[in-house]
Amino acid sequence: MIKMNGKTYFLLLLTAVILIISIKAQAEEKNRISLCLDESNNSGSDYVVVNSYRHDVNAYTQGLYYKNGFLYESTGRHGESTLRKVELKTGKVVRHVNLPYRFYGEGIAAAGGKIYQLTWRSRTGFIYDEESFRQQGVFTYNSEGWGLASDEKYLVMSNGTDTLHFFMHPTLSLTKKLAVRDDSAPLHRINEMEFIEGFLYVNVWKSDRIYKISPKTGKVEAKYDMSGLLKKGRPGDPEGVLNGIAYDAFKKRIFVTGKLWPCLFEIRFKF
Ligand SMILES: [Ca+2]
Repeated sequence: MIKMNGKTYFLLLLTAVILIISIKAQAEEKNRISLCLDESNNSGSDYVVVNSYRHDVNAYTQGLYYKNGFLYESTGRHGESTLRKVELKTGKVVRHVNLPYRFYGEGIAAAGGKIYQLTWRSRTGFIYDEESFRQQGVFTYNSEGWGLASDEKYLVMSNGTDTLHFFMHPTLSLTKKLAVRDDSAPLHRINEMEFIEGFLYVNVWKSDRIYKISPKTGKVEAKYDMSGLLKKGRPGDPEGVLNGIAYDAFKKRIFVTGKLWPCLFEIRFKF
């Protein structure tokens, strides 16, 4: 019979616990991969899934854009708000900054080598150097802050209403307000946005639709039903909705994800 002293017993127990945690993590990762890959064969009536990538299930995605192999992501919730740079291929976070507890991260966009990050109700935005993430300043606005998109000339902000605010870069002077209309109905709760080939693509908070909007007229030019995306794998948290559109202008790739989603998808719209 083998006799164990207290120390040996503790080490064996520790090894067993680590092994169980590691097996559980491997099983979860396998499950996540099969879930995301499953979606790669999926196509909705309005879109095709071209590819899938890892997304941090703890990232409460509020803002997203793509540049040179990396996603830049802003996350929300008090105490969990961050700005992060994520490698597309691996999902690895290679740079991040935490926001002070009182700030709730919202949309981000880049212009002139700087990142602009909104916060929800603080009427305060942050300006960072895009390379180093060093904070370079703050700016203010007179409403809630929701989504942000940039075409390098303007930073376009949504604020939960049907009206988009166009700020000239780099002065950030408010130069235009644009009412968005779907036929004649106001499109409320516009959230995350992206400029794609001259149009604004936006998702609407707690809806499964993405809308294509003319930045000149505010008219909805097309709408896409995304309800089939990650149908089986949506987070249990009811706040885990579709949010986040990014565009690789060089390879013409569109990326979408959601708050707390395990996957980020490259998709193609059918029209
Ligand atoms: Ca975006």
